Amino acid sequence: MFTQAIVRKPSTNFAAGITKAGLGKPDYHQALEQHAQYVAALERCGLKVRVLEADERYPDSTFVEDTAIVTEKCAVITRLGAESRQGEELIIGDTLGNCYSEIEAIVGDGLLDGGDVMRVENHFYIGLSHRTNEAGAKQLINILNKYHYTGSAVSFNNFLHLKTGITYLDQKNFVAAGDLANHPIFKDYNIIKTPPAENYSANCILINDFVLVAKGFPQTLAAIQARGYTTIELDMSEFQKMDGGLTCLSLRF
Ligand code: CIR
Repeated sequence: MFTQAIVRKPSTNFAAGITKAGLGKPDYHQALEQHAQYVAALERCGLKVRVLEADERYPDSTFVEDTAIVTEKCAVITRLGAESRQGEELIIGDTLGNCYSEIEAIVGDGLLDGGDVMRVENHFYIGLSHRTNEAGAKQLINILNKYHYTGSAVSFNNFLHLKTGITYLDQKNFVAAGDLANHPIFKDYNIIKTPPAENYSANCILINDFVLVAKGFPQTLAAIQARGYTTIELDMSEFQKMDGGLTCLSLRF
């Protein structure tokens, strides 16, 4: 059961962040509105949401998920793989310091973005991407082991982060896109495969009694509902333009 979330409002220079989406420039005011709807949805799921003010130094800082891994027992501050984002984690570290007594960090040559870390019960799959390296994955696994969790690295292609292409709901149910839907590591699970035109919708989140799903992806929505989940659709168009999805916008614990 999640009880809390941390989010950060988009900055006015949000459009200056990193993107390969090729979907055009996001509209700041629309992004703010979509962000407010996102916060309202988290509250509807029962979370107490801490909304951090925008940080103009970091155009990508609304994507707070990348800055930490949060569990019931500890928080792990990451070392972001994109140079322009390094530093975002320090500020989140201060905020998490008020919530956690056990705070760990990825250090040295380790690089790790939270978007590459997918928790499946007490196991954490860590995607080796352009942002997360083996040293970062290894450090995270060692930290997790200290708290009696397990972790393993997953190689994949074609997505920014592991969770851009696959997310875990519960009861062995995943939503996955492209090659990740057929990845041998996940062969014993139930995979809801997104049709190619709906790949963006593979990034969804189960929060307590609801699954948040990006708006405009009817086949994925229907498949998730068919498994018995209650859904909340959210318009994510402006965040999609910056390669961000639903999980990226919050830390949930
Ligand atoms: C970036 O490229 O870092 C941001 N524009 C998007 C980050 C999305 N975060 C995520 O998938 N966890």
